[in-house]
Amino acid sequence: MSYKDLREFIGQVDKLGAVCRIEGADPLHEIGGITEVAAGRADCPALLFDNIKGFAPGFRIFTNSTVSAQRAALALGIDPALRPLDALKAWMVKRQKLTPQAPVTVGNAPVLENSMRGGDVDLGRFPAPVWHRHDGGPYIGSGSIVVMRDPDSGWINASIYRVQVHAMNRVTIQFDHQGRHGAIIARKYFDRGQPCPVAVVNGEDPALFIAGFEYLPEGQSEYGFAGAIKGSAVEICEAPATKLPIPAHAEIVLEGNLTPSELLEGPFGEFTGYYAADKRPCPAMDVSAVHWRTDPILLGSPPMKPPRFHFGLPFRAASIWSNLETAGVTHVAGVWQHVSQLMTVVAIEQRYAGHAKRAGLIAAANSYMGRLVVVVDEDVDPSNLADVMWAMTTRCEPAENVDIVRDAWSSALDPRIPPEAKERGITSHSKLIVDACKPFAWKERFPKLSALSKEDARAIEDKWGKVLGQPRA
Ligand SMILES: Cc1cc2nc3c(=O)[nH]c(=O)nc-3n(C[C@H](O)[C@H](O)[C@H](O)COP(=O)(O)O)c2cc1C
Ligand SMILES: [Mn+2]
Repeated sequence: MSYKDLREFIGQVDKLGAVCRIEGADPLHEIGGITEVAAGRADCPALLFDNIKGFAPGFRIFTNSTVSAQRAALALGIDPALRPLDALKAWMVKRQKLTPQAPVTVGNAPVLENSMRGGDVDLGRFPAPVWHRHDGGPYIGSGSIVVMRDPDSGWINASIYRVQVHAMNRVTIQFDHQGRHGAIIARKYFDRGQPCPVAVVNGEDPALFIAGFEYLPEGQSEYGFAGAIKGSAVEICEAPATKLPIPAHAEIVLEGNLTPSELLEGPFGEFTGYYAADKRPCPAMDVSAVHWRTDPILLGSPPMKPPRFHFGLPFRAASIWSNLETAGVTHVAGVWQHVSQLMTVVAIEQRYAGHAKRAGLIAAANSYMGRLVVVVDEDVDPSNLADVMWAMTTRCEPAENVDIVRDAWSSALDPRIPPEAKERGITSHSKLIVDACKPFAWKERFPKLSALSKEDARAIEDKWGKVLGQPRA
């Protein structure tokens, strides 16, 4: 089941009964609030806002698009009926085999149905929400792709950076750090005394949304990766003003120039559930043209309090799973992340002394901002936090089985790095590695399980689940 664009994807989500339509909500805090509350509910519906307060009917916002495991799988072209850990494994395997599929130029580009140019540009026509209570302003781009061309190689980078609206024709584009491909490309133009042409693509299809989040190597285009996810090339057209390639079926595109002149950006609520900084200088984009489909749908993906996350399958855990296998760690039963990536769990079938620690160290090294790394046996489901806590409290002796690694990979978004350290530019933290596996040396003598095995529990579900009337866990 593939989709051509965001609209087709919404249609598929609707068929699963997972689209909730909301009329009359206020983009000032309320749409953000509804989005966060809905994302925290067990059914976690996707939300399609229309008749937004203060805006023309038909100018819509879609949120929580891929926040559930089911919809994240659907976006990846993976069976949405799979159990989450099986879906993540399917993605891990699929990701390893993906070969980039170059985008194709098409004549019919719905994104160019409507346009505003030059002095007519008025971003105030689009419902950009103020997502969180103390945000510095409205964000038209919370899940939008920023397209740029490398001036040397012509490589097209298209990844996600947030976009705040400051005036009718001015926005800022925020790079978390100078290693972002967008920051690297912009710098090349600025060093030559030139502005950097840029297109902000909103309402892209979810494969592009996922590609925009993935760490791809410099020189590799997110368009090619999105095409590979879908198994069909992303259809593009030339943006009239900047000549940048833009998805022909995107909903809203802003074109213009990013300049070294800066505006104060933020603050913006982060995925940790906190603000990371106050207002800060950020490169500004002069918007020279805007194009949109009739009745456009803005794809909103605000950061929310954990465990809510943009993607209901922890994609970075799939990368760690691959890293483990590439490094030669065998018998990995699963990898998962909880608390919006801030906790990593690896399940392994222990084969030798040190196997669990080896897995834990590799996982810790690759856990961005994750203070807590737990290794469990294969009978524990790493995607089930209650199961993981059970293992931690029954198989781990803290005096023997925990290690702390210092000065490890975090970021400026980390709320627990002391202010003085942040002022000195420190972005590292320490990581706790918890070995919650049965001690290898006496694993065979560990108390026998009285609990149902996973297999027995599934067999019971299959036979008696209907009578119990409960959804499958
Ligand atoms: C919804 C969402 C919003 C994001 N916002 C930002 C942002 O504002 N700034 C940033 O530098 N990275 C942001 N990221 C992370 C980057 O998109 C991601 O790390 C990407 O791989 C960077 O691409 P690049 O390697 O082409 O620079 C965001 C990711 C998601 C999923
Ligand atoms: Mn990139």
